[in-house]
Amino acid sequence: GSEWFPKSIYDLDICAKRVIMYGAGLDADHPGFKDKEYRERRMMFGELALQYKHGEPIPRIEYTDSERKTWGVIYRKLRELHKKYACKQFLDNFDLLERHCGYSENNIPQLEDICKFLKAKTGFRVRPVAGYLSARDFLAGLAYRVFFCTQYVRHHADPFYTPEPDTVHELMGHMALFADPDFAQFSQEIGLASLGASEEDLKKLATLYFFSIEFGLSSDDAADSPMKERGSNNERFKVYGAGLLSSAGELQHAVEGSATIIRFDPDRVVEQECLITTFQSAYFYTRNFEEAQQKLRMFTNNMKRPFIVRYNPYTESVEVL
Ligand code: H2B
Ligand code: FE
Repeated sequence: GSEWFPKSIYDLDICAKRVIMYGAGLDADHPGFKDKEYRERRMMFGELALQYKHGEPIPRIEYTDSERKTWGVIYRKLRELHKKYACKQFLDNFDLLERHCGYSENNIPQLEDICKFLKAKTGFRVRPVAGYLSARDFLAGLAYRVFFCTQYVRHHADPFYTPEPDTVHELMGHMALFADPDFAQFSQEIGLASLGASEEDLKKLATLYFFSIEFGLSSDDAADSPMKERGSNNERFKVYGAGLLSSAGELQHAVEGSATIIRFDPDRVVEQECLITTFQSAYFYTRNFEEAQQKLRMFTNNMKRPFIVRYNPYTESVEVL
């Protein structure tokens, strides 16, 4: 509990600099590892993100033909699947992103345009980040309604696979729901609970984040009735998790196959292992975001912190009592 955490939205500049891997440090099994041009491009994105300070306009990127091609291939495939499987809030807000933020299969949207849009809808913002952050730094952003957002595109060799977050995952998977007030609130509450949390609690919050914001499902109201018990997953569940909505393969696995889908119960969820390079072995659902939030709140109320954190929306800072 004595560890530093950001007390103001400006302190997120500090979190953003503590990237665990980016550009030069691409892992040997990364599709871009042997591609000199790709590595150099990644360095450029890395530097832009590291120079960025809260409050500045986000630099506009001129994406290459190759990057736009990768985006377009994924966009076409995912939009088809979204229409079948994404939850209503996602679809409605995605329409708005197409209308107001330059989303289309021929154009990679600019973070600055999305940031302005989200700010007006829920107060959420995005800011560029050079790569993967620790769970602690990443979740701290959510406490301030800030989402650390990569701006680079995955390697073109394999459009449907990326071992790390890239801008396709962020823009296709995450952005739409940050325009939803209940989802925004849920996200912020995970973030607020993470500030100054013990290592053990932080790991639990990261797991809850993972099985909701990344891999969460919702059920329509009839899903619990015995009449529907025999229905296949695709009749009973809608998807809201960004990791699913940005991955054609895993999305189909989760809803078209016979994947295990369990009710989202935080005590159970925190026991589940987060898998990075394979599909998850189970997914969790709630009826809606309000239910997710209630359950999260009951769970975090029992976490022990030697102080109280209060968010002040006027100053965008937290008061530690
Ligand atoms: N860092 C970045 N840059 N993007 C993410 O989506 C991300 C992260 N996810 N760090 C975090 C960790 C998440 O897996 C949880 C909170 O550990
Ligand atoms: Fe993500």
